[in-house]
Amino acid sequence: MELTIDDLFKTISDSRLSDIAQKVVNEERISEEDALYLFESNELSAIGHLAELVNRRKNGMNAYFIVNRQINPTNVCVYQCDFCAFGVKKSDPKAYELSLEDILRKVEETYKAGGREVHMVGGIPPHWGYERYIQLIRAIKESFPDVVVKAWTAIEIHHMSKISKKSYEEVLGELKEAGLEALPGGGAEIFSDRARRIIAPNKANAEEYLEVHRTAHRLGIPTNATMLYGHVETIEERVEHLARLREIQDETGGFQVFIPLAYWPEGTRLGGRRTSSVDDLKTIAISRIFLDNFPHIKAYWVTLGEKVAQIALNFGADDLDGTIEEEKIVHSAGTMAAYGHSIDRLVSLIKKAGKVPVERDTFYRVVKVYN
Ligand code: V47
Repeated sequence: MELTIDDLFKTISDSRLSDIAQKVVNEERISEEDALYLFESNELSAIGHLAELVNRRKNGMNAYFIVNRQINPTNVCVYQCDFCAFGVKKSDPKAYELSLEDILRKVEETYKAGGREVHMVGGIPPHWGYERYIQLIRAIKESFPDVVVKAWTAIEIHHMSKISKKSYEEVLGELKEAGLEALPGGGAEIFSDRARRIIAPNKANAEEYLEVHRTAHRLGIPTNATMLYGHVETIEERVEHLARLREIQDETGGFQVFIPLAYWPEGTRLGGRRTSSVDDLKTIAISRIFLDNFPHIKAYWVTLGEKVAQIALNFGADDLDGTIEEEKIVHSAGTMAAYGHSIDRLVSLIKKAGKVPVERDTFYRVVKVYN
C-alpha cells in the first residue's frame, strides 16, 4: 500500500525537513540550502517519497526507455581526464578507430532491430579535422533518414569550434543542417572549477559546456544534461551544479532530461571508491525535487546497475535510457552492468518496479506502451 502525504509527514520528526516537504507538497521551489540539507539528511525514505511525488505529477506511472545504440567512433583522446578509463593516447595498444563502413553497419543492425536513435560520442582525436564530425552525421542521415542522431557532447562541439575557428552557433548550425537533432549530456562532469581542475583540467570548462547547451537550445536543438558524482566533489559542489542547470533551464527550457552519473573508479588514474546505493538514490531523488523545471530524470542502468535503477524508478526517476547494445565508457571503468539489454528485459525491469513501460523516441514522444 502506498504512503499518503499525511502518513509521510507522520514519519518526519525533523522540523526543517518537514518545512522542505511542505514546499514540495505545495509545488514551491526548494532553495540551494534546502537541497544541501537534504543531502546531509539520513531520511532517505522520506526524500524518496517526496521525489516520487514530484515525478508522479510530471510523468504519472510511466517509466520510459528507448531502443537505441551507442556508438563510440574512437577512444583516442587528447584530454586524458583522470576520471576516465575509456580515452587513450593514439599510441596506446587499446586505441581504436571505427571506419565509416563499421559505423553504418552498426546503425543498420540497430535499424533492423527497430532502433531509431543513435547516441554517438567519442574521444577527441588529435588527427580529426572539423569536416569529419559533420560528414559522419551526414552519412548516417543519408543512409537512415528516420534514425535520430543524438551526437557529440559539448566538449566535442567546443573542440570543433576551436579547430574550425567558427562560433558555437556556426558549428551547431552546420551540424543541424547535416542532420544532428539532439545533443547528449556527457562532458558536464562537475561544474565547480576547483573539482574540475583536479579531474578534468584540460577540456572545456563549465561556462563553455553551458554556453554550448544554451546555443543549441536557441537553435532549437534539445539537449540532455549530466553530472558525474562520487569522486572529489563536495555536496556543496553537487548543489551548485544542479543550480546552474536549473538557472539555464529557466532561461531556455531546452533540456529534456537530467542524468546523474555515478563514478566508477576501476582503471582510472583518479582511483577512489564506488558510490553507495544510498548516495545514488539520494542524488536521484534530490535532483528530481530540485530540478523542478526538468521534465525527466534518468536512472542510467549502466552506472547504477539494474537493481538500484529499478528502485530509482520509485525515487523520482522516470527513464532508464535504452537498449544501448555496446556501452564502452563506463565498462572501461568497471561497471558490472550488461553491455546492452533487450526490449523484453527493460520492459520486465520496469514492470517489476511497479511502473508502466513506455517505449519513447529521443524527444520523449510515446512509441509504444507495454501494458
Ligand atoms: O561524459 C566517464 C561519464 C559520460 C566515467 O545524454 C564516467 O542521454 C562513470 O554522458 N565512471 C558519458 N561515468 C555518458 C553520458 C550519457 C550516458 C547515457 C545517456 C546520456 C544522454 C549521456 O560518462 C562522460 C562522463 O561523464 N564517465 N568516465 C567513469 N569512470
